[in-house]
Amino acid sequence: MNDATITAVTGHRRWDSRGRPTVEAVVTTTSGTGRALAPAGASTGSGEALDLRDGGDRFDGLDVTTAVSNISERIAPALIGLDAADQTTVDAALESLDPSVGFSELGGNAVVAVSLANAHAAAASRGEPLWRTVLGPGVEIAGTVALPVPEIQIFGGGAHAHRRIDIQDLMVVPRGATTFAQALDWTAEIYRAAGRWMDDRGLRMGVADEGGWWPALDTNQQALDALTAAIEAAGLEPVTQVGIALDIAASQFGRNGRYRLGREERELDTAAMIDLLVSWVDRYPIVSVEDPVAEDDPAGMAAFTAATGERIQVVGDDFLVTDADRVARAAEDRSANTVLIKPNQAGTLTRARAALDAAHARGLQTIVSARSGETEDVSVAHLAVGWGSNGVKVGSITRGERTAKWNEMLRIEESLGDRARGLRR
Ligand code: 2PG
Ligand code: MG
Repeated sequence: MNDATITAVTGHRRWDSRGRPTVEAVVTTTSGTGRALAPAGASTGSGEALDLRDGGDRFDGLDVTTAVSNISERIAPALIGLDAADQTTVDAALESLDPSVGFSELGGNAVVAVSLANAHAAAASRGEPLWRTVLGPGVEIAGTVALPVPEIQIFGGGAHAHRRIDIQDLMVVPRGATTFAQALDWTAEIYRAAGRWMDDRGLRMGVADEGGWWPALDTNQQALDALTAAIEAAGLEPVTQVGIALDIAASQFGRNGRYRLGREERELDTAAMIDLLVSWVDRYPIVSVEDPVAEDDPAGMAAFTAATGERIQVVGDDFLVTDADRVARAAEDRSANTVLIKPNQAGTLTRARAALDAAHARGLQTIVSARSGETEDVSVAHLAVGWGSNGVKVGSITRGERTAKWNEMLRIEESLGDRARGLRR
C-alpha cells in the first residue's frame, strides 16, 4: 500500500443545487488527493450536526465563509502528518478539535466535507474506488457484491415544495428488479407516466427540490392515487415489482402530538395521524414509511411500528439523526426497524458508520441517504455499496446532482460485471 500521509487540507466555497453556498474540502496525501462537498438538508432533525452558516444579509444568511476558513485555519494543522488510510484517527482528531455537541464550533458542514475528502484521498492512495476502501465485513461474499435497493422520488412535497402537500417524498422502490440498471429503467417509465397523469388533469406545475414532480394537488391521498396509477401505467406490478416509499417528515408539521395538514385544513392528534397512515399502508402498495410522526414522539413511533413494522420498513430519519445511541434505543423500544444514514447528520464518517453498524448489529435495516441540497459529489453511492446498506436514497431521477449519484451506481454495477449479485433484499 502507498504511504498516505496527509500533506495538505484546504477548504473552498462552492454552490449547491438550491443555489446556496456550500463547503468543499480537499485532502492531499503523499500518494493521492480526495475531494468532497457538504450537502445540506431543508427538513433537518434537531439532533443533527450543526450546518454552520455566517448569518447576516448575504444569501439569506446562508454563506459558509467561516466553515470554509475553519478547514484551512483550524482543521488543516491538526490533520497534516496523520495517515489518511486511518479514517478513525483522522475523525478522532476532528472530534478532539471540537468536542461540542454537533460540531457547533467547526461546523458539521466543514467536518463532513473533510471526513469524506479524507476517505477519497485514502481510496486514491490505494488506487481503488471509494466503495472498496470503506468495504464493511460480510458485504463481499465469495467475491460478489449485492447493490442497495434504490428509493427514487417521483413527487416532492413538504419543505421541498412549499408544502403543497404535507408528505415530503413520494418515492418508488423497484425491489423486483434484477439489476440496478433495470431498477432505474422502471423508474424512468414511472416518472414519465406520472408526468402524463398530471398533464391529463392539468396539474403539472414544476419540479421540487430533489427533482420530483411538484403537482398542483389538493390532498395527500391524491398523490398516492397518482403514484399507484403511474406504477400501473408503466406496466409494473405494485408491491412485488415496485413498492411505494413515503417520507412523511412529520416533524415539519407536527409537534407535541398535534399534526396540521396544510391544504386539507385538518389537525390530527398522534392516534389519528397513525390511523391515517395505517389506512394508507392497508390501501396502497406502500413498503416503507419514514418519520411517520414527529421526532419528539418516540411513543408514536413505537405505536406505528407495532401496527405496521411486520409488513413495511419504518424508517427513522429526523428521529434518529444517524446517531448510534439513538439507534440502540430505538431497537430496544422497537420504535423503528430501519435507519436512514446521512453522513452530514453525524459529522464524521466514523460516527455515521457507527450508527449503521449499531443498526445492523440489532437486526435493523439501513438506507444511506443524500440531502435535499446536493452537489455533484457521489460519495453516498460508494458508501451505500461499501457499507452494505439495504437501501439508497438520493432524490429523483432528474437533475444533475441526483443523476450524478445514480449514474455512479451504474458505473459501480458495471465495474463489478459478473460479480454483481443483484439488489439487496
Ligand atoms: C429527508 C431528506 C431527503 P432533507 O428528509 O430524508 O429527502 O430531506 O435533506 O431536506 O432533510
Ligand atoms: Mg427524511
